[in-house]
Amino acid sequence: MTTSPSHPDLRETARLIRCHSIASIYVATSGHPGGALSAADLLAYLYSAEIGDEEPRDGDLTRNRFILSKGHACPALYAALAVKGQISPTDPLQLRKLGSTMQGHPHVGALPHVETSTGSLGQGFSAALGMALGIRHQGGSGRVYVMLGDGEMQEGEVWEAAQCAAHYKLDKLTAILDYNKMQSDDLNENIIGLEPLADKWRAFGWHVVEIDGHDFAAIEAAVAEAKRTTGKPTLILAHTLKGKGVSFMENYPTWHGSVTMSLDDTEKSLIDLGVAQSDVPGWLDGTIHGGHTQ
Ligand SMILES: Cc1ncc(C[n+]2csc(CCOP(=O)(O)OP(=O)(O)O)c2C)c(N)n1
Repeated sequence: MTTSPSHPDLRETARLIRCHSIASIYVATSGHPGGALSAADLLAYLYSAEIGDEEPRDGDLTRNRFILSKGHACPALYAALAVKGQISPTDPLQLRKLGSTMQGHPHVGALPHVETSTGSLGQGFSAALGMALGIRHQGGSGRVYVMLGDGEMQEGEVWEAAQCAAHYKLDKLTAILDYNKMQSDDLNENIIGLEPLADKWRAFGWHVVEIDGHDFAAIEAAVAEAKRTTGKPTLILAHTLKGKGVSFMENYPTWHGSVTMSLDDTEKSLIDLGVAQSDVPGWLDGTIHGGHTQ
């Protein structure tokens, strides 16, 4: 993995996203660690380089937007917002609590940093397409980034939106595929195979950039290529590892979700991620070592 010269802190940002994702899933007693961990490096880059740190305002057509279409991975989104200072560092510990802003899938009514509610696979991508169309229609300059999962590619709605985006030449729309090769219970190829995936997107009229989704320099170059591409939307096909960073989760579909993490699993995960309690003040103190919060 290489880091990005323009953003030297990405490795640390991603490490903290992973730590805080695990901590919040432990405290919630349920959640989706596998796909949160695979997405962490991509989110670290987007929230460091592309997404502004101000609270989103609907009428602002100049700001970039991010939509997590694979909404079940929201612990990583909440962690990214917390690490980048957009929400309080302790907010993610409210994950999945009744009435909290940290719903188990991103909820636009609960948290203003969420652009649209997601979780029903396929729908976030269509919403992102609508936003990109709307911004262009009104002469705005903002770009729309949307992250999809590979299991999500099995939704027909994804391909309808992909055709539409290419038809309208939405070159400010960038889709990022967190291609960890697994969905809920198994490998994609044992459920419904997706390959040759890059060729399919090209045939649908998209520009495709294929990268290692854990290599920050490659992520940065792919986003730059998307920005240079005119007349068509771009898919960044990012090869990732489900459960990346936690040895006993890597490439095990069992850790997709909704799992309850034991204290033992949580402590082992945090050791793998190189966490000292002081790395995450207010998150682990009295939480991981003191049991679940109320
Ligand atoms: C329309 C719809 N069908 C089924 C589900 C249940 N579901 C939640 S996550 C998931 C698997 C998603 O796999 P993938 O997109 O690859 O996510 P990742 O591996 O990155 O976590 C499924 C089937 C859902 N959320 N929405």
